[in-house]
Amino acid sequence: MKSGFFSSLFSGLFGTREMRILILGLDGAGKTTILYRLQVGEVVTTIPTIGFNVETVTYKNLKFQVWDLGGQTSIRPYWRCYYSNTDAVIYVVDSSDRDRMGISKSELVAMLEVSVLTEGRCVARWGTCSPDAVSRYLDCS
Ligand SMILES: Nc1nc2c(ncn2[C@@H]2O[C@H](COP(=O)(O)OP(=O)(O)OP(=O)(O)O)[C@@H](O)[C@H]2O)c(=O)[nH]1
Ligand SMILES: [Mg+2]
Repeated sequence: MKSGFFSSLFSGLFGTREMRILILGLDGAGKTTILYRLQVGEVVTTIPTIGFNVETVTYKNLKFQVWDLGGQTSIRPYWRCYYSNTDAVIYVVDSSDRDRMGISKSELVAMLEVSVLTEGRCVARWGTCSPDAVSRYLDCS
C-alpha cells in the first residue's frame, strides 16, 4: 500500500493542523530515545528527562508536535496536565524491565481512566521487543 494513502487518510481525519502526541512510560523506558529517533532518524545519547522535551516531527506533509514527558515517580503525577488537546499517546514499555511491568500497567490504566474520560481518543502502544507478550500482560489487545 502506498504511503500517500496514510498521508491522505491522516490529513482527511485531522486536516492540516499539527497533531499533538504524548510519549509516556516509566523512567528509562526509552521515550526520549524514540522522540529523537523519530526527529533526527538516529539513536542519540540521552539523560533522564526532568520535565519534558518537545519537538516537531515532520512526516510527508504531516506535522506532529511530540511531547516526551519525564517518567520518574515524582514526575508522573504531572502527566495529566498535558492530556488536553492530545490526539494520540504512545505508551512505551521496556519489556526487559520485568520487575516494574506491574507499575507500568497501573500507570497505563490510570492514564487511560483519566484521559479517556476527558478526551476519549488515546491509543496505547509499546515500543520494545515481545509486543505480544507485553500486550497480553497489559491487557491491551
Ligand atoms: N537496549 C535498549 N536500550 C534502550 C532502548 N531504548 C532506550 N534505551 C536505553 O535506555 C536508557 C534510557 O532511555 P531514555 O530514552 O532516556 O528513557 P526515558 O524513557 O526517556 O527515561 P526518562 O526520561 O527518565 O523518563 C538509555 O541509556 C537508552 O540508550 C532500546 O530499545 N533497547
Ligand atoms: Mg526521557
